[in-house]
Amino acid sequence: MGFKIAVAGATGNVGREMLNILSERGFPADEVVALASARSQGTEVSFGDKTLKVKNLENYDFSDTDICLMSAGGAVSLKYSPKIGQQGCVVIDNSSAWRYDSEVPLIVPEVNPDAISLFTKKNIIANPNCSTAQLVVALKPLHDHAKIKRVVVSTYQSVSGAGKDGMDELFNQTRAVFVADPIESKKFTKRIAFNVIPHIDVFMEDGYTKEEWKVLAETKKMLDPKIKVTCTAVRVPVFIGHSESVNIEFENEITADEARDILREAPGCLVVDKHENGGYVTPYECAGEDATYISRIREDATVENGLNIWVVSDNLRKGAALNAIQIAELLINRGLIRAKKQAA
Ligand code: A2P
Ligand code: 11C
Repeated sequence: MGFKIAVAGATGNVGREMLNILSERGFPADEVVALASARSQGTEVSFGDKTLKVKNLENYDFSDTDICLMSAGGAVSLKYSPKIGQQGCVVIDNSSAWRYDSEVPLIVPEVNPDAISLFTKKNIIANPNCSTAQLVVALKPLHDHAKIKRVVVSTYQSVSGAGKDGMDELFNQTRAVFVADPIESKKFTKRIAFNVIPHIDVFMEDGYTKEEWKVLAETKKMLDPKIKVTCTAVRVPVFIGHSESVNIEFENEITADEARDILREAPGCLVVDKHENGGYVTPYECAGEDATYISRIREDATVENGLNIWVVSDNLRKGAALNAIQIAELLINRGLIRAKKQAA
């Protein structure tokens, strides 16, 4: 007998990708249920070659559901996840609502799979922010080899990170530029078409944005609290795929050649690093792919034991839907959860 899985937020960017990935990977599910707000009740979403009728999250009974993949925003998760967990359904939540809760594990399976056992406290597991997920996949094998002291990261984040409204805004503004219509900005604070915006999420008291804070808080929680991290997060006019320029300072010696060899063997990583025109990965090429791509691996001669790398991944996949499903697979493969129907 397989599992019963609910996807909450199934009409959104990440929810739709969750349904695609569940189907692509042949996830051991007997039944998959699509949930969203009352607005979407009765509409249809694709699941492989089938369509699913969307149900209303508000009145859905989770008592015979095993796992809820939740991607409906922080407020919805805060309201529903504890109740779902209490019904014996494990929530894997993509929002930031639970990530910093000491009773909720924050998991990237390639990085800290053993931390998952904490999930029994609340029956909630958190999925990291998309920019952190790809970053820690690349940092973990390097940290294991040469111990990272400090990381300076600048992000180039696609509009799909801001949901389907963000993608619509880039499309509509780009069209408006060509037909000389007025440019409307609702989702982003400034025009995003043919522009870049150094502002993602809300401002905090120290002048950093919440997105920048998340990268450091989540890296520390998953990888090592001793690592110093500083970040500048920037929105760019790309539909899918976040890119990151990462400067890393290590405790111990590591050469660019060693880093390349280590990353070539590391789970989830794919190195494309030829010193020639086009010998690196851009977000356009990583959309729809599962790997975290690493290019431009160079030694930084301005510090002792420093490297620069370029990291690109599909933010809707490794940054969100794929990582959530890998967490579900980890629960199943470690025997931490049994299908309710089988258990009955
Ligand atoms: P809906 O389409 O019914 O509004 P995105 O991040 O791409 O904008 O998607 C957000 C997802 O979260 C959508 O599937 C959206 O459903 C869902 N959602 C938003 N608010 C609620 C809510 N109150 N209850 C359930 N689902 C919600
Ligand atoms: C963005 N990284 O690109 C954000 C989206 O904390 O899960 C994901 C926000 C989060 O806008």
